[in-house]
Amino acid sequence: MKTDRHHLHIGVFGRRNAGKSSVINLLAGQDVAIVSAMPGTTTDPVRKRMEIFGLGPVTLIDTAGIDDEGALGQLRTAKSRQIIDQIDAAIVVMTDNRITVFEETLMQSFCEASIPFLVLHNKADRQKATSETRALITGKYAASVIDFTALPTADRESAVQTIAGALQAALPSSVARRPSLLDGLMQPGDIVLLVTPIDSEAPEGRLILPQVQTIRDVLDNHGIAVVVKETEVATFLQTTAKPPALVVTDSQLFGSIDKVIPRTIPLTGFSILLARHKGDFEYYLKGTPAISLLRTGDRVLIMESCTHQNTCEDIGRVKIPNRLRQFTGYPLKIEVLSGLSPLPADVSAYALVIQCGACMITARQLHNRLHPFIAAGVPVTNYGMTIAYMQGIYERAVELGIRN
Ligand SMILES: Nc1nc2c(ncn2[C@@H]2O[C@H](COP(=O)(O)OP(=O)(O)O)[C@@H](O)[C@H]2O)c(=O)[nH]1
Ligand code: SF4
Ligand SMILES: [Mg+2]
Repeated sequence: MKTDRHHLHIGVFGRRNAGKSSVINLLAGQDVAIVSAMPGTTTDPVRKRMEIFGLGPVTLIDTAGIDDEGALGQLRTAKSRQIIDQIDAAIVVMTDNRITVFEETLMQSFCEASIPFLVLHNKADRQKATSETRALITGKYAASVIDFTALPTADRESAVQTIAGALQAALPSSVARRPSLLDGLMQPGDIVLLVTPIDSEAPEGRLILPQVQTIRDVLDNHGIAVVVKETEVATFLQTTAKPPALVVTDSQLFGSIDKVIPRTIPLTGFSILLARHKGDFEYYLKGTPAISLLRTGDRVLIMESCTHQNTCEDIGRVKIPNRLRQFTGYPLKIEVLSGLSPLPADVSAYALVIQCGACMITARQLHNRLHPFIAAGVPVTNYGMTIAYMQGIYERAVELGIRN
């Protein structure tokens, strides 16, 4: 699961025996995927998280199982779709200048899903990529082709450098994200006040990820992070000589925090920062007011991106549905979709989609889940913006994001 802002998920694709596992092993510097001279040895996708200089932490996914022509029919099926939905970039491993309908279908799928990829022409110790191979791949799919040797004796450092460089060149246009959660929202030396409830729903002994990420971002931006529970907000404001430049609150406290923070101080929520960061804020801005258009029998889909967070479960399954019914005054049909399970067949049947904070998934995963709804004209929003809207402080909570 993606947990930090630059953590990329990279799928390694290619036919059996092309050297997918060998490439991953070489990059990882240790045996994480099974390598065998027998075609089809690896059966389950193996994920390996590693640090690649220049790219930061990445997870490489060995996609054995969709790796031969027999599986070609499956390329557009749920399994490969699931992997494609999870990745930010792909590496296609091929050999012997062999570009069949298998490789072409793969590359076509990546182009359709706007996934940047590069082609490793592996086993270059035996045969290098011909100019025809290069011309076809660069001409038709705008991807680069690199002669590669994934034998254990190959130089790991230069292999890593080659791949990191090529991925970096391929990535920026499609994985463009704001570099920080607080990008454009604070200056060095600013105090940022973070309001985090510690109630029965808070995880034992720790803070939740968006809170931790925001603290880290304040520090990265040379600011002063002040973290308080809602009960200490007033005390802090009374005692500080310098007012905070920004207040970030848990969305559930929007209503009460709005009342104690002077209008001159910008106020927003952790989930709104996340939405800005992951690039779907614009869609949420357009989609949120659709809450007021909901009527009897309208179907609302709540999407929570992971299945193990009790805190979020309560918000998505109890609080938001209850408040939505109260706010609209209409009986609504509210459904919950948990984890990364397949989307409903008819996405256009919904009047609104409410996505969770998506803190545990990548921007790409989030985009891939929301895109079918957006394409079908279904308004989308997220938990925090929905709560702000229903509490009547939506304008204030999103203002900062619109300005910057
Ligand atoms: N000569 C040569 N053999 C390689 C290279 N990369 C992998 N192999 C061999 O090709 C076979 C299949 O590799 P493997 O990584 O299991 O392929 P996968 O099925 O795509 O995961 C193994 O015997 C590897 O040792 C390479 O660059 N050169
Ligand atoms: S349900 Fe969503 S917001 Fe909650 S922890 Fe999981 S990914 Fe994050
Ligand atoms: Mg393998």
